[in-house]
Amino acid sequence: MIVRTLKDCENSNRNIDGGTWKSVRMLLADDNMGFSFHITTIFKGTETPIWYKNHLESVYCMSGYGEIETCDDGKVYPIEPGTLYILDKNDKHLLRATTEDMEMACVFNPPLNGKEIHDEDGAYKLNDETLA
Ligand code: 9YT
Repeated sequence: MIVRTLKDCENSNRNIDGGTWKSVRMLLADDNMGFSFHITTIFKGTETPIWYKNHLESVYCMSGYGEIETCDDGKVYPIEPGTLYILDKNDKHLLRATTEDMEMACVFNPPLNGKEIHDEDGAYKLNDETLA
């Protein structure tokens, strides 16, 4: 059994700065759960290009407003509190927070190791660096 609080994780090396976002990675690969779990803030007024080629991700919006655009077909889906989006096809997308920061709960399979930030394609590499 493992118990962690958001506050403790925020004040540790689990708090990762992505520029247009920050992510508190509360559960990681070394917990051996088969997925990782993060609380992510997407900053108001930003657009982030993302393409998780190596991971499946699902994202639940707890607060804030924005939208996600899938690049293959140009479809735009609004995001509001209560919205879950599921990138079941490793969908390349643009993530925008519009009128407020968005607070998101994110799950990744396979789990992240800890220090990943987006590469030039908006992806995370597999077997990237673990936390120190
Ligand atoms: C929603 C999303 O993918 N944001 C980028 C950060 C990511 N959630 C992460 O690394 O925790």
